[in-house]
Amino acid sequence: MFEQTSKYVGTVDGAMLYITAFSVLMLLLITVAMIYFVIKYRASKNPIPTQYHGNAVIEVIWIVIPTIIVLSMFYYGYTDFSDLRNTKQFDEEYHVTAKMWDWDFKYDNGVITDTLYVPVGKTLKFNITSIDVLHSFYLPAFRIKEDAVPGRNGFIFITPNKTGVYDIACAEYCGVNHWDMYKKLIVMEQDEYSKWYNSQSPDKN
Ligand SMILES: [Cu+2]
Repeated sequence: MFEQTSKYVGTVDGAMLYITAFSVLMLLLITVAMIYFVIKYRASKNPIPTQYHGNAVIEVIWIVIPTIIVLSMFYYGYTDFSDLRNTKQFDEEYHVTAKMWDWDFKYDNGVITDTLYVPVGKTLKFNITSIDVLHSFYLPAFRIKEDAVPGRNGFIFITPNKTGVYDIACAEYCGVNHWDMYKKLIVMEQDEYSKWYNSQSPDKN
């Protein structure tokens, strides 16, 4: 449905659609039931309110069915998240540091940039932290975000399968210039990336 920028985009969108579809279905069922009862028990037809007392069968049904639905939503979201979270192998690693109101991207060779350059088709690990307040490293096209917390290291993995320029945003309100924490993630062909990477040196920055 949307652009498949990485393996997990389809599942995240699927889980979102699944939850939304159930929510819409519930909204319709509840609204229809409500209108039906409003008409059925209106004052002109039912001047003395009808009293109902417990019904074990109905109560069991409305506990068991929603529980199954909610657990299926949890399962759908959890399986791939856990897979993603427990990635052990990765090809490249980057250190992402948030600060009011900017991002620093540090590479293995010590170079720091404010646009993030990465190769396509590789599993990338981003180590995420903050030097001041709470921020959140957000890659909308990859359907992933992770809080940037001072004194703590968070991480995410992505495996981009398409070259291109993608947004990086801060998804945690962090002060007056929060809106200004947009940067770019540039996914390049491997040889192009290597050429760029080898042309950089820490003292140039
Ligand atoms: Cu921020």
